[in-house]
Amino acid sequence: MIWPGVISYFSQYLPVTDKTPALTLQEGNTPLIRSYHLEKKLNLGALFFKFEGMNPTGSFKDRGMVMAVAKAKEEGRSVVMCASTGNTSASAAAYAKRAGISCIVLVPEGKIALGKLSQALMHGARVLALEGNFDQALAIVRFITANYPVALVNSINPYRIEGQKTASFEVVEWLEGEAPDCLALPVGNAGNITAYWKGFKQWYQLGKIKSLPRMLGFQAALSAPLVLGRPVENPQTVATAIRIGNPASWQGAVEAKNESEGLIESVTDEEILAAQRLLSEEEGIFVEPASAASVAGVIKKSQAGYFLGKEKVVCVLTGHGLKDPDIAIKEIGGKIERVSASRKEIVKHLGLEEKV
Ligand code: AN7
Repeated sequence: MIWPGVISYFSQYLPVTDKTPALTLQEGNTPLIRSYHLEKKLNLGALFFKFEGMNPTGSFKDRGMVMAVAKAKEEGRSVVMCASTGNTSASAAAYAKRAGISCIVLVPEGKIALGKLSQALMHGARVLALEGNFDQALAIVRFITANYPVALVNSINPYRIEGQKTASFEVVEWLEGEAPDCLALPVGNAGNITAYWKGFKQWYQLGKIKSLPRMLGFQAALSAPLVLGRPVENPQTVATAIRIGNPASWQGAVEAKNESEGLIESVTDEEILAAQRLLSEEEGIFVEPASAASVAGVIKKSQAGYFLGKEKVVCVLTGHGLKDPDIAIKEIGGKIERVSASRKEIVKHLGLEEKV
């Protein structure tokens, strides 16, 4: 089968009509990679990584964006707009281009990873760098889209959630018709945890799965409104993707946690970076810092005795490591070895036997 993208493949579960354009960059169908190393260390029944960094713009946002932009196009809109910590802007810019409509993105100045910014610019979006944070940007975007003929494509747009829930269907398909025991993911604006939970519930109600997973959401310690139970005015974290203090899908996240008997907890920046490093060094998977929050959280919960040892756990890796090369190099760049352009020196440097 040639993968047709999420709207076409999952159309029967999505709000698609005859008039919905067949928009796609062949998003979705991302790998569910079995852990080689961490699974044993953590004493889990099985650990899988849903590597959403393999989507066309390098993050899970493509699943929801294709749906939101297709619907905007169907409704005759010619401009879309979003606030973004980066990935949403990259995805919106790409799909808007694909649909032949224009795109405006509002991003927090200086707090968006290089890869994401370059994508939005390369896809021809109008990029406004706000002297402020994501929450302020979203409030402005809400105002503009409510008062001008501009379609909002943040995850408060219900089509975003609809598209994103397809990831939970894929997890089930790749696990051959079973839901995992736990699904761990990073939480920022809380659209994704809302979407996964919606998807699992939908397939449960249709009888396609016999059980539901516990949803384990993880926020960065200094950007953890859902853990604190109140908005955070000045959120901070190295994981800029989830530097969000007042999540739009607050209610959805709380419902996912409560209904699934799951949890939403926090992990420190140090734990996030350590998990990112571990994924790269031991599993061969390079993710951006925010994505490593799911793994940092599972490690933390494992150490606290949360798992019994038989669980099948899926960690969602939301974005590719190439999104944020600056952080990676800052963390590990010191390991680069400088050498001169001399065969002899390099042979010696590598500790190889000299050949005359
Ligand atoms: C890699 O791009 O909010 O809890 O504006 O890019 O659904 O917000 C990104 C969020 C996790 C959090 N991992 O997901 C944006 C934006 C990555 C992300 C999240 C984001 P939500």
